[in-house]
Amino acid sequence: MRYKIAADSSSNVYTLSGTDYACVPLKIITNEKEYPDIPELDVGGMIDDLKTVEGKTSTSCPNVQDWLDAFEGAEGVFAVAITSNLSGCCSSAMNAREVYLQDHPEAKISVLDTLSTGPEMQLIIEKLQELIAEGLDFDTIDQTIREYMTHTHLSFSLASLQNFARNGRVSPLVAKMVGVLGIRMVGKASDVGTLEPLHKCRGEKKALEALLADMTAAGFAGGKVRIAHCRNEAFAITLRDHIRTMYSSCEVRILPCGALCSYYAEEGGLLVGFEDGKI
Ligand code: X90
Repeated sequence: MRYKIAADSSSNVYTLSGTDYACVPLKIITNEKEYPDIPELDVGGMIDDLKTVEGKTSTSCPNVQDWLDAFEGAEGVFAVAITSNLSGCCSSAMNAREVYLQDHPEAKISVLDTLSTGPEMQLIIEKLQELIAEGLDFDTIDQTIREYMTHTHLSFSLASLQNFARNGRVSPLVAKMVGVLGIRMVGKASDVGTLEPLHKCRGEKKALEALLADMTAAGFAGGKVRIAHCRNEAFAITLRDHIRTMYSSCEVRILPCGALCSYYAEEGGLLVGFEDGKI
């Protein structure tokens, strides 16, 4: 069976070597232009533009055709989608699945609602790649990945929730809590895939302590960690170094946020995907 992984661009995974892979872009929309979340986009330029642009800004998810294009040619597809509680992305993928199966009755498509985004999706994509490389059959991979997803988590530290509030994805009251300079909101992706604020931290040092404490509370015990940052590599490195002090052989990778994650995480934001110890 010819397998393919298709993931939306909120994963920050634009290419994957060794596996048939498609990244399905979301879009950032302003009154002036649209920014497709593709690897060629100048994300820094977009972040700068957003600071000066007038009027409402928003995002949009891929449509059914975008997912169908990503599925094309595959016999077995794993579609990895951002939480269905914050985006229509997963529902487009489910609809694309129906359409694809009508034309390709022999195909198998598993749509994975990650109830998360960013680096937690990255962990899921990497695990799928491993399982495919092991030569397992479709249903075994599907079962194994769904079990794996119960042991991955997402924590974050955000310096602003303006874009979340503007787009009705968090209450204006919660957003106000972090509007003040130097305040970081540390939280996690909830069990139902929404933003769950946990701590209001004054300064990055406090945010770091809160992140490490939350990871430990979620069962982190030195498993894989992926950190995505919005123009804040220094904070990502500090976090990595602290994790490595606790678990010297821990595999931590750092990468910059793409357009979608940058838009919502905003400048200074950090997203941390990690495995718990029950894997
Ligand atoms: O337009 C759309 O359909 C896209 C909407 C996406 C909304 C959420 C993006 C989250 C990006 C921000 C921090 C982590 C929050 C985690 C909550 C599950 C990353």
